[in-house]
Order: sequence, then structure tokens, then C-alpha cells
Amino acid sequence: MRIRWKFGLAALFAAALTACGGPEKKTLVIGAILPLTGPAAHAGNEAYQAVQLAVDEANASGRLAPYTLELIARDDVSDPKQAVSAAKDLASNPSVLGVVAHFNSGCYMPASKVYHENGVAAITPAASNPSITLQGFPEIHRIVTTDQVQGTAFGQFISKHGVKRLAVIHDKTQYGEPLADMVRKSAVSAGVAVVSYDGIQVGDKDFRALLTTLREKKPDAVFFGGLYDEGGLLVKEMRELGMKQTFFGPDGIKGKDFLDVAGSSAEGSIVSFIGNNADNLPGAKKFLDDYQKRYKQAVENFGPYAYDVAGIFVAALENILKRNETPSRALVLDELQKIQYSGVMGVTEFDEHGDNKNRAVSFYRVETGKFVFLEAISVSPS
Ligand code: ABU
Repeated sequence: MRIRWKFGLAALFAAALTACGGPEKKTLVIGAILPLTGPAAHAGNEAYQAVQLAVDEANASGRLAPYTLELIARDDVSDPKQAVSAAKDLASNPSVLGVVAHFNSGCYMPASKVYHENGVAAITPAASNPSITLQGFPEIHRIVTTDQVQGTAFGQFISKHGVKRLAVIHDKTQYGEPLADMVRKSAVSAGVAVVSYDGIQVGDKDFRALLTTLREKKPDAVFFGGLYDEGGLLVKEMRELGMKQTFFGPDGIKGKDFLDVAGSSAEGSIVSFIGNNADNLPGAKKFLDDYQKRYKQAVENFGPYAYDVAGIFVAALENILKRNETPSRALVLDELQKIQYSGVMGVTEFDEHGDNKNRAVSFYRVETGKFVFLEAISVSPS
């Protein structure tokens, strides 16, 4: 009874303030739909935490005053159905002005239709299947580079490092399979013989039968298009079978989960990342330090790009407010079309498809349980 009385008083007080033209909470809202649980939870949480950091910094700076920026987060669990459902949930909330959208290409692809139908700007900090941004949806953006660029660069890298016979494996997903195909084509154009091309099932644990068959074809390297867990198991089982071939993998295995699953078998593996190497960028140092300080973890992969995605939304909202206009979904979209955002990972400017004109692929080797930077390839816009 006492509690109800207290709430009753608070509600009366709030109503009285509003009626007298008193302080009303003014908020602007962005969403984040990422895998906070499930097989890519580690990367998803890094991206989410980076977005939260950017939102908190924007609020502390007062850049959007008199508004406060609010972040609504949803977990897509790396599952396309849950991604679409979360996208519909946020799109149906008229306060949501833009979404930091999805880690998995298999989630961003179907959810992109929801953002398009509802005029909500979406920017992915990670999903790299090139077809997502080629659908002609003006709402759909990506800050990292695409697997067209990653696949081409990886094929050339493999050839440059003396590989003559390559075995290619993929995980049959909307990420792994097209990426593996692009690596295969690029490697073949660079003069590498692709001796096998196989798909595995996500969630399977024992790949020894496939690896034993593949070993007969005498590859001198193996490329896997897929994610952390299967990548970790593949290289572990290769080493258990005595296979000493170099193991190559994409951005989808550059993370702690790959290292944890593979253990010491990960040593010597070479992985790529769809962007610049944050450790080499002076502009990223403050973010990397702030992230470490706040979350007691080092950044591993998509955090800096997720931080820049949130920064792009903040900059878009700030530009709208400077013109004394009221932020809306349509105005945010207009801003993204013309934005030149100087973030921690460099300058982002979106091309006619919504892809970042700034295209780089970085390569790393696993040494004593860490990803050690080797080189970066910058790809000019075509
Ligand atoms: N490129 C990040 C990993 C996954 C994906 O694109 O599906």
C-alpha cells in the first residue's frame, strides 16, 4: 500500500511538471542488434560494448543537447529468424532512428529487407557478404570492407606466400561459402592450383574423415571460409592427423574463440581482417585504451568499427540538430549519403551501394597465442 502511494505521488509530480512546461526528457534513440549470446557472442559483445562506450561519450560531451542518446540493444543469437524478429521489433518503434545492425551476413541479409521497408538506416560493423549491399536498398550500409575485397586479397596473399596447391573448405553459410569461392577464384587467377573444394556443417565437431581425404590430394595449404569454432576444430584435427599445412582463415576466425578451441594447434595460422589494423592507427589509441579501462579486456576485432558506426550516427544527429531540424529516419539517411566521418579507423564515406570507400584488408599470424600483424593491403575503389 505504501509503495503504491509513493508511485502515485511520483506520477502526480511528473504530470504536474509536464503540465507546467517543466523539464521533459528529450531522447534520441539508436538500436544495436548483435549476437550477444550464441557462437559469435564474443565478437558481438565486443561490438555492443564499443557502441555503448560511444553513446556514453556522446552524452557526456553534450554534443546532442538538449537530447540524450539512448541505445536499445537486442540479441540476434547469430540466428536469421531472431535477427528478423529483432529488426521488426526495433523498426516498429518510431523513436529508433538508426540501427548498428548484425555481425553475421546470414542475419543482415534477411533483416535488411525490414530496415528497407521501414526506412531505417542500418550500418553493419562486421557482416561482409557483398550481396547484402547490392540489393539497391538505400538504408543498408557497411563500414568494414566486403568479402569481394577480402577474398581477392586473400587469394593474392596465398599466391605471394608460395602456396602452389590449395585446399578450400567452407561452412555452407551466406558468409563462408561465397567468401571461399572468391578466394578460390582469386588464387586460381594468381596461378595457384585449387586441389579440393568442400563444405562442412556448422555445429559438426569431427572433420577427420574430410581432412583424411583432403590430405591425399597433397595440398600445401588449407583455406577455411567460416567462423571461430569450426575453424578452431579444423586446424586442431589437422594437427592431430599430422597435417602440417599452413592454415588460412578470414576475419571470421580472428578472435579468442578460434584460439581457445584450437589451443596450440592455432600457432602459425594466418588470418585476415576486413579493415585496418587498429593497433597501427594513432587515432585508435584512445579508443583502445578507454575500452580496455572500462571493460578490462583488450579489443580483438570489430569493436573499433562498431565504435565508429555509433560515431557516424552521433555525427549525423548532430548535423541535423545544428540546422535546428528535428531528427527523423529520413534525415539520418540523408546525412549518411553525404557523410565523411573521420573516426578511429580512418575516414568513412559510403559509396552508391552503402559500402565504405575506405577498403583495406589486414593479415595476421598466430604467434604464442596472439594475432601478430603482418601486413595490410589497401584496395582502391573500383
Ligand atoms: N565478416 C564477419 C563475420 C561473419 C559474417 O560476415 O557473416
